[in-house]
Amino acid sequence: MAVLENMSSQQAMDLENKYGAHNYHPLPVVLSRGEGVHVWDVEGKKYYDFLSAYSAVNQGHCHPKIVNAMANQAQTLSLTSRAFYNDMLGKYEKYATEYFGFDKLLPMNTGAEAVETALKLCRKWAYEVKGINENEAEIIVCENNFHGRTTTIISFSNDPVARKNFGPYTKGFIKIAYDNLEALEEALKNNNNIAGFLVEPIQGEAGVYVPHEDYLKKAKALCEKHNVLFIADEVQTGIARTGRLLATCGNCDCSDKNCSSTPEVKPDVLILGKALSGGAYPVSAVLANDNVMNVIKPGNHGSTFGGNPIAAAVAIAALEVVRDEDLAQNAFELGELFRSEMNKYIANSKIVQLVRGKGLLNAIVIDDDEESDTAWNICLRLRDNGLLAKPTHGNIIRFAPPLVMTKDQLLDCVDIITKTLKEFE
Ligand code: IF1
Repeated sequence: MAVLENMSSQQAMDLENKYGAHNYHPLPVVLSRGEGVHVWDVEGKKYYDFLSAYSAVNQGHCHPKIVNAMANQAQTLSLTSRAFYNDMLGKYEKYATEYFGFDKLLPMNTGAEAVETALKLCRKWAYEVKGINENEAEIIVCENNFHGRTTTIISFSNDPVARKNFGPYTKGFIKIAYDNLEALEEALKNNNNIAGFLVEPIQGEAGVYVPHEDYLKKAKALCEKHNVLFIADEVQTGIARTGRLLATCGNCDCSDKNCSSTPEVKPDVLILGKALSGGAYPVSAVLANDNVMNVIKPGNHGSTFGGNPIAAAVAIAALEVVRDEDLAQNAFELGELFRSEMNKYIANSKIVQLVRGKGLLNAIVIDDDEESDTAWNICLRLRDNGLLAKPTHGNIIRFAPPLVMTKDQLLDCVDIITKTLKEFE
């Protein structure tokens, strides 16, 4: 079989299983094309994508504006490294810092790299600005966090699957309960070595846990009181996913009409990834104001690909799409609709306990234990019925479609989901 020949789903899966490391357990479906809210498998069957590559494809698959920006730049200049200037990076940095309301941006590629960058930045700030003794800085993180896969990041994970047998681990992290202000206050009290607090505005991998209304705002205030950097990991929640440009919604000049109804929190350090490129290319970034970012000097940090011209062109286009198409507002409205429609079903459901989430980042909890395979089996049936989603834990299914969805499409999806769930009652 020639490698580029058309192949069946089974053949494609066999190849991955034989030649690829077994670091994933994918849903058995092999995709070969995407457009907007839809993807197609190699046999030509069409699906609604309800994962959006873990919220990277917020702007929809193969958005023409993003694809064009990428293709044009790929034909002009792809990579210079940061040994030289390029004529796209500055444009992108100006655009993105104004868009999100920060002085400066540090460009990276993957989410985990951006988290690592934020941690390094925070430590350096702690020693050089806050005045903590060298090697004594500590960063507070939350239980059940997910921030990526590097050795340091998994050092403060409490998921044994992600962590076990990858030690020795990086020191300097204190873990506290999520959505618990007393725990944060306790950790900050009488400890002058705390440099930062790293938090997800909504815990995605943990099962889409939305914290209490004022949690982020009050956590930020506590951080301010103790001169500790508030670091928001918006890799998954950012870029309109939760019905606002950011789930923390910093001092951004967004077209978001819902800002006044929810507390506004401006992180000291903002981490973005995934949908910063609309899923077209790996683009991540750390944003901060000068008082923090200026501790980074030439040679302190970098990346061959970070800030490359293709990434810059793609990110500008991806952010323009979010604004031009009012995706935050659409995610807000469709999210409300999704949860209210699901709640109508749940009122009489024998197997779904609840739906939770914000904007178009939602999850349902199946009435079963965490070790059960019910959620997995439901996802297989959803696939058969034309909709792709993935369990986060044994009994939780995440629903995160592209934000370019229409109301009619969403109702069609609710139909598929509730019909499928009824088959399991
Ligand atoms: C996997 C989850 C999602 C993230 C937050 C940083 C990163 C992620 C809040 C790192 C990445 C991804 C990675 C992917 C699975 C996925 C995931 F289920 F594990 F939690 F999205 F929900 N911060 N999350 O969610 O970004 O380095 O991957 O670009 O690792 O299997 P990355």
